[in-house]
Amino acid sequence: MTDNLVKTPLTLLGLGDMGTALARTWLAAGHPLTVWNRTTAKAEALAAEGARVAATPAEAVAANELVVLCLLDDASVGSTLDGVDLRGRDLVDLTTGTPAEGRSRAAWAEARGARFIDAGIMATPSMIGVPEAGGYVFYSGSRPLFDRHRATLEVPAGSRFVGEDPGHAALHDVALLSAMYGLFAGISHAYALIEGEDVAPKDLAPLLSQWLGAMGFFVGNAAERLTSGDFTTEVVSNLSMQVTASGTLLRTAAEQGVDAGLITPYLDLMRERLAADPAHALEDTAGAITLLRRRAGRN
Ligand code: FVH
Repeated sequence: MTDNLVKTPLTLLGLGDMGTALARTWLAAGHPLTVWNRTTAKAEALAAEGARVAATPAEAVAANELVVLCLLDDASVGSTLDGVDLRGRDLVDLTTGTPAEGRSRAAWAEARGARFIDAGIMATPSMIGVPEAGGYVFYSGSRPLFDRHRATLEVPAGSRFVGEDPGHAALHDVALLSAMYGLFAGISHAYALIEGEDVAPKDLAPLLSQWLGAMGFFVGNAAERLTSGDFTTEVVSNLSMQVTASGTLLRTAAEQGVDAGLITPYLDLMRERLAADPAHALEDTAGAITLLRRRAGRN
């Protein structure tokens, strides 16, 4: 028996940067792979590596029980699968979407006779197939379905199953991605401040990395405070001091001729929390998190 005969065959729809990286790992691991992409030229290299190229989404879906989607967004998933017979198929949607899209796509698939799990990839294409890079994928929805395909799904990257609610993979994915963009915003502002000065970005880089690593304590600290509701015990950098310090940050941005728009939303949030009640002066900044849902009219 050859290796191919014992590896689960699967279909992959979507051969962008991520889809192509995924395809290569399954092919390298010996999984028979059928691929489809809207722009067919992107499938040519993979055909040379052993992939079977389907002419239509319907042909690709018909080829295998396990069908993986890695398209741009949930709308492209809907338009690609529109009118395709999904009965008896196991759909795994790696496309980035919202929690509500994950839930409605699960109901949509199940109404068409398919089983469905949603997913969110926490890796860049270069981390796919490289276990030591630390990338992984969040999955949520049917646990038995996930367990059935787990070995195949873990070929490109590790997995974290985050519950039976099909919206929870997207919830975890988007929470982490949102934090990442906040981090990118701060880093961008820091580099803009030194532009035109006799400070090279490459000299600031290690200092910035080390500082952000040290400030990573905020992740666990905020989680504990949000769980307990206690924002005042063992505070080391109180809100009142931080609001005053934020004025220095804004004046420095003005002096350096840098637009402060990337950092003002968080500084404004701290000010709002302080203005709401003088008792908040001695709080940790984590207390300001509670304003975000309130601002959106949620509680
Ligand atoms: N690349 C990354 O770093 C991130 C890492 C985390 C996860 N994301 C998500 O992965 C999904 C795919 O991302 P990608 O990097 O492969 O994206 P592109 O290279 O832009 O390829 C997009 C594919 O989607 C196809 N597509 C777009 N619109 C449609 C449509 N209306 N109908 C059918 N297919 C469509 C596109 O086809 P083509 O342009 O080649 O014809 C590509 O196959 C994504 O959700 C990321 O958020 C990646």
